[in-house]
Amino acid sequence: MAKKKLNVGLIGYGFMGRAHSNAYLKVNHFFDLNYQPVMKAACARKADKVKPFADNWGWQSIETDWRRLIDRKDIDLIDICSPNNTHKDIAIAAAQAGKMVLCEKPLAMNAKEGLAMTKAVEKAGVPNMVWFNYRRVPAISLAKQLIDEGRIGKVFHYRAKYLQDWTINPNVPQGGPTLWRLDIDVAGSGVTGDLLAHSIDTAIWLIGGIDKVTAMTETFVKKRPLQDDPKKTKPVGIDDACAFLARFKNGALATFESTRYARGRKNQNTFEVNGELGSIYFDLEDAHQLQYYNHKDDSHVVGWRTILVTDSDHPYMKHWWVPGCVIGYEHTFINALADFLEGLGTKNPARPNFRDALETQMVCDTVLKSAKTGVWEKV
Ligand code: SOE
Repeated sequence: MAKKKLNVGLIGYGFMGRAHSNAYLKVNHFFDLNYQPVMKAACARKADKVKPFADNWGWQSIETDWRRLIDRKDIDLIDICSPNNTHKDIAIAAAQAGKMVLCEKPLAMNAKEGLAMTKAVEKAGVPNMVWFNYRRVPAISLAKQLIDEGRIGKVFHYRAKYLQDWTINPNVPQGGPTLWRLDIDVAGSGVTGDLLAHSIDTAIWLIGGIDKVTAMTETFVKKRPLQDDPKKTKPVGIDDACAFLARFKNGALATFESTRYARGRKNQNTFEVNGELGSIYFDLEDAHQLQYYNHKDDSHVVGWRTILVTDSDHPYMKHWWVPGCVIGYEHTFINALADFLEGLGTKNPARPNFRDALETQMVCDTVLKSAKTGVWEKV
């Protein structure tokens, strides 16, 4: 059957612009899908930046104004990879123009913006998804499968960490094209929106909704130079580190911790789930493995086992290589795009959609609120 063409307009040319471009290029080579994305246009404010990016990845044309991109009749889908403070206006305009909308995480600067975006895509009835790519790590999808199969039973505890170390040096600037994540006016928050949003999305997906939280945050470096104007400094408004306790709606207890000041930790994203019948542990630095403890095993062999998640029976892996050959970070975006395309026009569109991501955004907002008030806050 001929594949339906889906014309894509991508906004942003940074880290995520590259990850998404790679996904559009590869997805149909590995997944048998009814849709074929066409890389129609890449968009960013500066032509001298977006042109070489577009040429490198095979985008057919460029735009320097996202409004013009949205106005184009030959674009079906807008993919937002630009900084967080641009998500809301672009997503709402794209939805109002009847385009499908994909958006990088976090959904928005805050839940108020996220709600407006969610209402816009729902009112327009356009397909939408947020790129919480770690759901598409096969080992994390396998964790979801084991939990849904009831293998660990009633869940008591969830323990998540997301640790990096790249902002310890106080001379690292903020703002500009590559360091906007450190600028509160562009990012909306620090590790809470950037890293914990991933952990929260995974937790809600695996365990269910979060009821209340109590949090602490710290900003270790109080001011930083500006990337665009290094002689100037600006106070740092983001949270460099955040830790919070949470109670899930189902009664499970959780701890979440994130920092960019954990020397030696580059992108360590881990979680452990403890249930009545077993436990599960995942570490992104060993992304092809899932640790599983089954209390029902015979007593003389019971113990933690390491599942090498590369078999064709494991989530996504039949699309990739032979057992034992691992896949990487970039494949999580390809898997996510495949899920989105597979879900189009069906009763099971891919998740997380904007409403799911809004729930995560609401937890993030509540965490930041609790860090200020110093008390438990209900989500
Ligand atoms: C931050 O350093 C960052 O690039 C996040 O923005 C991504 O979402 C995360 O997956 C890797 O780290």
